[in-house]
Amino acid sequence: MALSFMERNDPYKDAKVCIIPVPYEGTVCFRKGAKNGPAALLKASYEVEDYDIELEREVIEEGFHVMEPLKIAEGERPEKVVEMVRLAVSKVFSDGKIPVVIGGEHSVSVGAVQALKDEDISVLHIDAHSDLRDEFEGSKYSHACAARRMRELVDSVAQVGIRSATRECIEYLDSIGKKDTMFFERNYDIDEILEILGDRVYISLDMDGFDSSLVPAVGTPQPGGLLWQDFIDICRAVGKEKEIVGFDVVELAPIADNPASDLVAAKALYKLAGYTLFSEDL
Ligand SMILES: [Mn+2]
Repeated sequence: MALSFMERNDPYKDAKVCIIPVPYEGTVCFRKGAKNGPAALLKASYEVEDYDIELEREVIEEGFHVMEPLKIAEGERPEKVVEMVRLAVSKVFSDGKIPVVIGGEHSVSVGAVQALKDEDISVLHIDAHSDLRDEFEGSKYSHACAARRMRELVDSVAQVGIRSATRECIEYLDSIGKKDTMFFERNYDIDEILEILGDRVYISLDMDGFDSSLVPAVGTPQPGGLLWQDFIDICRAVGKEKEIVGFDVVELAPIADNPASDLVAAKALYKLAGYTLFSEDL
């Protein structure tokens, strides 16, 4: 894996953004490949231009450091990986940098939220799947349980793009009285999202939240999802109105010779970094 983002890797001490690659897939149940997501995203980032037309600046000049990928043993249990992510994100955040986790399967996001849970954060969760199962195939830390674990750690979660859920998941949401925090398919309302989220926000972007025509390279694609402009509209609004404290881009499972999805992931990371660092310009 080439350790650079947009062909550079600034020294840790000079970077405002720290990318933490987590090449993990342990509980993936359909199409495999998420462990290759970080390498594909970093490679595709070479094609992202430094100049952000919307922000009228080179966001990359703020300093982006790419850490060594977490060293994960073959067949490692998700609990262990979640703990590794928690430690890495805690360190980066306490050093005053924006932690950016790139996966890897979605279970890794739970470690980031564990690390930041005392920072009074809400979570914006973009995904095709509700991920609200209490347990899946014997694990509470399966990718299918990611949002359930996140909900247990923070006060409010807004889930956007959801178009695959079980009866159990919906009943769970009803039981905690937070049904209004789930938006199906593209039926979101930005004002409502902003109302649900508190002042400080962690964004968890599962790449399958995008429509499968835009991002086919995921483990479990679903039609009916967000298009690029939806993502931009939602995240720009959150960046403008809230303080983004960190984010992740997970579940990219690259398809050989089809880099389009990888580029969407790389550009999504760059846009989110811009919205995080230049909130006042939005
Ligand atoms: Mn998903």
